[in-house]
Amino acid sequence: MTKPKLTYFDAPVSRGEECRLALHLAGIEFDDVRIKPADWAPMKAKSPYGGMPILELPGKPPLAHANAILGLIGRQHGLHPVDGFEAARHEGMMQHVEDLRGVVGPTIRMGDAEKKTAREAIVATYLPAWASHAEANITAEPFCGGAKPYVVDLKLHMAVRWFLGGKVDHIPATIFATSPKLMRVHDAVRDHAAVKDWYARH
Ligand SMILES: N[C@@H](CCC(=O)N[C@@H](CS)C(=O)NCC(=O)O)C(=O)O
Repeated sequence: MTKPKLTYFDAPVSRGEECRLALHLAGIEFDDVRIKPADWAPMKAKSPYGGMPILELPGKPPLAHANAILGLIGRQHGLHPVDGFEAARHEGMMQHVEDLRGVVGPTIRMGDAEKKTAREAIVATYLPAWASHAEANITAEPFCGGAKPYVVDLKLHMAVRWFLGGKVDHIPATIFATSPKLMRVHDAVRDHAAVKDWYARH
């Protein structure tokens, strides 16, 4: 292996896509390995923690957990704050996105009736509280750290984008419409030149 390799499902979503975006914003040429669900089963047992994305760097063992991957890319390529306290604040927000995935993610595998009940409850209580905590902790604009995007912004972008397309049953596309800071981060990432460049090619 001569260049970094990122392995994830063949979809522009979630933990894998935020890591692809981070690698692209960092200017790193990488092998973008996209696998079919059936090909994941035999790989899972041998993976570091049983999940993707997985980043492989020449001469290093495979690295997993999206926030560890984002933190490494961010620290090495100016996409994560240098100041230790500010970096920890960003890591708190990145964990906040993981908490959201931990609540909404399990509903994907539910049957229709159970999914509707679970998601309606999430829309009524969890998501407004989640958005309110996110808003309270975004203290700069347009990105979380001010003028330039950091890995935390890519992660927030993916979280907002998840619902914005209106394709998550029982969760309105407008769920974050009254959360101006979250929408501002989402839009600023969407409109960033390197992000546009990525989607012009993928
Ligand atoms: N804590 C891990 C979670 C990894 C995870 O659950 N990834 C999902 C895709 S977003 C996955 O690999 N699902 C298939 C599986 O768990 O077998 C992380 O942050 O990367």
